[in-house]
Amino acid sequence: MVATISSSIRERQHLLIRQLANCIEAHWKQYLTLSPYSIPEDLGYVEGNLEGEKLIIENRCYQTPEFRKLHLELARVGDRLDILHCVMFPRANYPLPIFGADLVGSASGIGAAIVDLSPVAGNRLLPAAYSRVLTNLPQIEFSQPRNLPEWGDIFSDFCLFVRPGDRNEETLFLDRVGEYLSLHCQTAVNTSAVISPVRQAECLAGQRYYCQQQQQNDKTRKVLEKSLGRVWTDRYMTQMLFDCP
Ligand code: 18B
Repeated sequence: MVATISSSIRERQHLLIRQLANCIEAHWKQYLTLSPYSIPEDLGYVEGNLEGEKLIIENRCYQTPEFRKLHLELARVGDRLDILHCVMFPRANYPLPIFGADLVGSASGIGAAIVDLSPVAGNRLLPAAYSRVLTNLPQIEFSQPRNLPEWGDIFSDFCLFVRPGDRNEETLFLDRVGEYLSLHCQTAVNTSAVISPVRQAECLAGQRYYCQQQQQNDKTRKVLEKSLGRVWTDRYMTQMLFDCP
């Protein structure tokens, strides 16, 4: 039994960030069998203020039979930036895509809202059970779509990357993430573990490539480096955000 999570920065964060954090945890609890995941000792709660602006990070992690790591992170930089980061890493013997989401908000609103189910298979395609459902979701037109960076070749055709234009678009984004999560959690619990070492190696290689590409996100790196310094940021990005066995 996992206790309800209360978070000290959550209550102060942008409404969409709070709602998405609650939505993610609700899906995890509804569909998955959660067990504790031990976070490297000094990385659960992190505070840094090297260049004067205080960075606070709160991490929540779980594992399940299907996922080696479910990671939800809330961060706040001074009074300036609110961030939600979430990744669900499957175990190598489950041929599942990687769910990932990132929200970055400032006083002027959420500037970046991204969600994807990213393939890890050697052919860079999602399993058919995913494509079928995702293709049939009603198309949503967002007023301010955003372009993926160069390292973003890890994302699927169903990756949603927008700047929500108003409250209505924020809600549409939130609901769409809920649809991705329902599909993903339900598919995961109905998926059998693969035993073939070749397929497991393929899944692992896909996860490794995903992490390698995400580690190239200079915007994330810059925010962390300003408050935590270079050495710490390197360790954080490779061991907490995008670690791979
Ligand atoms: N990310 N994000 O998670 N990032 O972690 N994020 C930004 O308006 C942080 C993920 C993604 O255009 C920005 O441009 C920090 C996951 C993409 O070049 C900032 C943390 C995904 C972009 C941060 C964090 C993901 C992006 C700039 C740790 C996807 C666009 C905001 C707490 C599944 C990159 C802006 C580009 C942007 C910061 C994607 C400041 C510090 C899981 C594609």
